[in-house]
Amino acid sequence: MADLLGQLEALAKGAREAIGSAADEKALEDLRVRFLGKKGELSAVLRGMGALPAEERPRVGEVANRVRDEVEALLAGAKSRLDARKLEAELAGPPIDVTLPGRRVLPRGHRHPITRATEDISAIFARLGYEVASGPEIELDWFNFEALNIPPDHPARDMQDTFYVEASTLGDGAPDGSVLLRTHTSPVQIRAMQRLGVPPVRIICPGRVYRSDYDQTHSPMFHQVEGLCVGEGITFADLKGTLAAFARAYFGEGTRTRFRPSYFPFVEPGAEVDVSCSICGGTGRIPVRAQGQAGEPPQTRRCGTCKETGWLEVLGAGMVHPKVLENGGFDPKRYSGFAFGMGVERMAMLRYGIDDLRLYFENDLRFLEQF
Ligand code: 2NM
Repeated sequence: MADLLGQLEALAKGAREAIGSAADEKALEDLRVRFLGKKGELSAVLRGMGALPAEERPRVGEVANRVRDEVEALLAGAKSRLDARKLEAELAGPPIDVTLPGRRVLPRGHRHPITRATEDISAIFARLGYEVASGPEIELDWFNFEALNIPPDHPARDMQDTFYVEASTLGDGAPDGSVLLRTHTSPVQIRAMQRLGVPPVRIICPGRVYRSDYDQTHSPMFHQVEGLCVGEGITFADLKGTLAAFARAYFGEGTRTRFRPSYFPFVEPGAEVDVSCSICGGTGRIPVRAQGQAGEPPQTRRCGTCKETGWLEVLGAGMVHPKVLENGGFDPKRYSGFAFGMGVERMAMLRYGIDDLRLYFENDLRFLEQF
């Protein structure tokens, strides 16, 4: 037993000296292995305990535990001394200039094509004096349908077409069926009229809208920009001039517009607005590279974008229905206005030549990096 206790004492003494003079972390790790490792000095002493009579083992075990604890404490102490020394050396050295530019040039990101189109459209209307307005995507039935003169039996109100929110889960007393994901941005315009209180109003409302639709040409979430202009003496002529100017600014100076009668519950009269096809210039045909002899008529092919009609349907519009003005808090006898709406996905497709709606939402970099 005396022999083993002597070995432990020698081990502790050797550890104090060696650890005290260790120069770096690597040296400390080597010392830990030498003293405490599986094949280290302490393990060797413990193996010798097997030869001791049973009554002597607890005493040797006790000393061995104390020695192990001491060596561990020595290692930890040495480690924090080394860390502190390293930090002091760093602080004493030259300062790090955090304002220096990075050494690696990272590629710049860019806006999503939908964001770009939304901002381009908004900028055009900003030049015409329109302000951007926004509102909630989770909306009350009243703002989304009722205020817009959409009757209770209108198909848009069906569960098949609109995502309803279980109002009871909102905990604010709203009855089920009265809360939904907005199906257009028109409710923002009702809110804006109520907030502003008095014409003139010139606003555009860009944003996400939701409809329960999913196929090749429909996504359950898409983007709209709607606009509203209300004042004294606003006429359909103002509507035509405004949208014609917008079409020229967005699709190019030579762009023509045409208005066809149509129906939307919130306007009267209502119209669909077509613009001359920006792909074929409104001719319906696209020239193909010359292959024939001089004097032969130029070769053309069918324009698939406008289906050879020369026209693209891009906007809905009309004079705001008197009931809608009233719901916005305006006197329809004194004021009149026009409103319009467009789908941003379609506007971006026509501008950038995108042919599949799903590309917008797949986040495939091979698509996104083209913009
Ligand atoms: C369209 C077509 C026609 C429209 C109407 C209104 C409001 F709120 F003023 F009544 N906002 N947007 C409107 C009118 C939208 O989109 C195809």
